Amino acid sequence: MEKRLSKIAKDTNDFLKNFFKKQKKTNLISPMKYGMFPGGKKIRSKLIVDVGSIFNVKYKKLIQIAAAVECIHGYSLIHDDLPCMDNDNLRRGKLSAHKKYGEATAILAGNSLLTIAFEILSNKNLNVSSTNKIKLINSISICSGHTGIAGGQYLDLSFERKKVSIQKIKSMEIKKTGKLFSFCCMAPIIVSNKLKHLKKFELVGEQIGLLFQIVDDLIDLKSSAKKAGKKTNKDMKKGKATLIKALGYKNTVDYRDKLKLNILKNIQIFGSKTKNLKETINYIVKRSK
Ligand code: GRG
Repeated sequence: MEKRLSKIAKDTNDFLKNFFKKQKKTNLISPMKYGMFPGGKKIRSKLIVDVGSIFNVKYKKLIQIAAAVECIHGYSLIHDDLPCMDNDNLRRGKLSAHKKYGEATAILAGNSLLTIAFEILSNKNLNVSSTNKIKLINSISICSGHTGIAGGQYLDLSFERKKVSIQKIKSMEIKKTGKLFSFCCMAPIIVSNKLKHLKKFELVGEQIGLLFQIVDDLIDLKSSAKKAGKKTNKDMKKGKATLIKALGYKNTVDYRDKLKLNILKNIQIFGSKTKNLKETINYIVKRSK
């Protein structure tokens, strides 16, 4: 898994570095690159490659789509760290973008990473039909905006220090984190025209994203900043609405394990083709950062 993940991370970064190189030179390129390199684990990219291999999509195409997703993810992290959001000074083991460049520059670099994702997906070098490019852009927009990441972030902030139902917490976490994972699972289906599987993989993506977020919350509770590369133990201090807060630690771990089994059940009809996807699901549960 580690070997495969680091190859995907390198290939995604190489694509992005090349894409940045071809951009007109502006003052925002440097903070944009700061937010993107060396970058994070690239778990979303791995998911795209894993689902793509079930539907026989070419690796190069998958890496291009992964690069667009990592730009949106990078954007959301830069904005998430801002003082008006989660106010974090540390990200991926270094100063968060606004600490390094100031708030205004961090906001604009984040916005530019969002729009560059659309530039990547609409690029002529992405060997996908125009119809499918529009479908990809439509889907990633829905997953990133008020019905996805941004809407989930709004709920996350508005739930702070409130008693919130388990259902509402799950729905917030699915929007904040699950929707981008959902796009990762749908994109290979869109480009391979296997649309009869779209709904199933939309759901599986949301479930994997929820699983990822639950593990993230458990890491926040149990891990150190050194190990996690970001400040930990902050959900409790900020009064964040998490499943751990609503269910307690032990029940959250049980829920995580049940959710994982449910995801595995949902993909079992694809048989041995899901080997790499299963490996990623196990990695998500076992990860320490
Ligand atoms: C509209 C895209 C957009 C964003 C604006 C700030 C914001 C609204 C949303 C924040 C969403 C957010 C930060 C969700 C948390 C998801 C999460 C657990 C991130 C950590 O992901 P990892 O561990 O990070 O994959 P690395 O560093 O490995 O890439």
